[in-house]
Amino acid sequence: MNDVTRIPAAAPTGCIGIVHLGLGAFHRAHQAVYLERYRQRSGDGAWGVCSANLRGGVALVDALRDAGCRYHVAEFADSDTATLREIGVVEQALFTGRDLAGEWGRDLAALLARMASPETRIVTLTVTEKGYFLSPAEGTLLRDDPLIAHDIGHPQAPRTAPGILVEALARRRSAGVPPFTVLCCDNMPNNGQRTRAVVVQLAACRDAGLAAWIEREVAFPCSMVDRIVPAMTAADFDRLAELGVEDPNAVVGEAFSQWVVEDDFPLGRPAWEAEGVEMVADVAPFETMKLRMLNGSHSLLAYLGALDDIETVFDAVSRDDLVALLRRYMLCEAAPTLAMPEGTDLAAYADSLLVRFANDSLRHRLQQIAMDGSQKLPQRWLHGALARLEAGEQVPCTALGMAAWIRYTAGSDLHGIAHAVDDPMAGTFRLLHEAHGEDVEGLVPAFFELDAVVPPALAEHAGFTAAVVAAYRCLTTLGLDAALAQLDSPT
Ligand code: NAI
Ligand code: CS2
Repeated sequence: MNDVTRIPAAAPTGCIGIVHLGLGAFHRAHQAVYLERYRQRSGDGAWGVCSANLRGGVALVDALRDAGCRYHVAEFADSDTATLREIGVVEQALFTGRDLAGEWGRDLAALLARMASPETRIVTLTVTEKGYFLSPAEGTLLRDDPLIAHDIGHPQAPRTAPGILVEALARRRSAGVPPFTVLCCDNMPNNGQRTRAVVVQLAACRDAGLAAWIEREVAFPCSMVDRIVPAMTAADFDRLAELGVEDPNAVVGEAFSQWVVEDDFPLGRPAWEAEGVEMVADVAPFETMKLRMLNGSHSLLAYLGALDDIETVFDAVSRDDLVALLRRYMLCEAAPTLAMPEGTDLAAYADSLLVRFANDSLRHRLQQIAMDGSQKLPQRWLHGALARLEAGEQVPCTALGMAAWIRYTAGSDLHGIAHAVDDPMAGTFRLLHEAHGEDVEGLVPAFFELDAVVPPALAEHAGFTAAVVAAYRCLTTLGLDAALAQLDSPT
């Protein structure tokens, strides 16, 4: 590696203005980087972060504490150029989930006290799509989920992100402390509004007055977040060690980073715009563009590639036929559904995504992207596909993607090699595959009846169902190459 820039962390201030829920790789390499840069440039020490894991990740919390909450982010433009940043702005790490002994809530009291404190002005979240406990297609609270049922029964000892937000807001309301702003940074459509909806619905199970207060008083701005930050591999740690960084809490990501945020922070916020954050009145066009073009392409590669033993995004876009598929999907099936501000060049955006996917310094595993398809596909593919079909157009790339996803959820690839299906609905998928086996005409409509995932109007579209059935047959009998070739010359 020829070109490495090293940037040490700013000194901690002990002043925590932001609480974050979901101390994963993305938070460490996106939001924390913006805040670290902001602190270094402005000298404003008010926006330190207390970051908590609510489910899994206790080892990371403890390792970060052992390291004085310092860690490194390596931003790779390509395999020859990197910036190595030390991050110190995350000043406290907490864990409230179930520990290895099966006990819940180790640091819950500390987290709730922190969130109730007037010093906390913003609460941010990256708890993955499933962490909101909502029906992915409609965005309504899953009241019957056991963890949500727990939080309804024990509101003062919450286990979920919505439950923790409700309890913290209830404490602030009782103490006469104005509410913090809730900033969702997960890949969901209208992510602020969806977060508001689940929090208000959960609060209503406890106290109608509290629910009305939250609805009236709490700001839930939407945001679009973008930086490819794959889960760390042993090879990533080795690569960092070669650069002199021995850090078990380090993360690797691409150099590109984008954050578009609705400007609604009644208690104030860092002057993020100085770091390139786009503060706008309406995030929706950017969010929809990113979800359908970038994430939609990722999911296409994930299911098609994983079925044919392709390991990473880089490996997948090394194939011309998969690049052609992405181009066609983005330009013909996703872009026409977008209502962008004047001057947005979606063809240039598609090109830039293909360049990012071809970054040879990232090992972004397709199995990671394939995780939680039930939570991701409505916003990535299905709402856009419905719009195209209603406009009288075809969506062959999406149909092939749906066929691949359904086949992927069977738990093995096209060569019979087993993989884990990591999805909250994995049990339901297994039952559907057991019930229908090789009967594709039964299997595809059965998946389409999952209305938490597939919008009913799309499920009722006979032409789309037939296209998915045909693609499924082609994929499973002839293989990936033939299924891709068939797209160009349908029989
Ligand atoms: P990760 O696997 O490193 O971390 C996942 C985080 O979510 C952990 O903090 C985990 O404790 C938490 N979590 C998982 N299920 C949960 C649940 N049911 N309740 C509460 N917390 C839960 O993943 P990473 O990379 O941090 O991504 C997290 C999310 O960030 C993604 O799902 C996506 O919405 C968003 N994001 C990620 C990007 C990336 O490239 N990694 C880029 C853009 C957005
Ligand atoms: C990916 C995203 O894991 C996934 O499903 O599509 O996390 C993707 O890497 C990011 O959204 C890029 O910003």
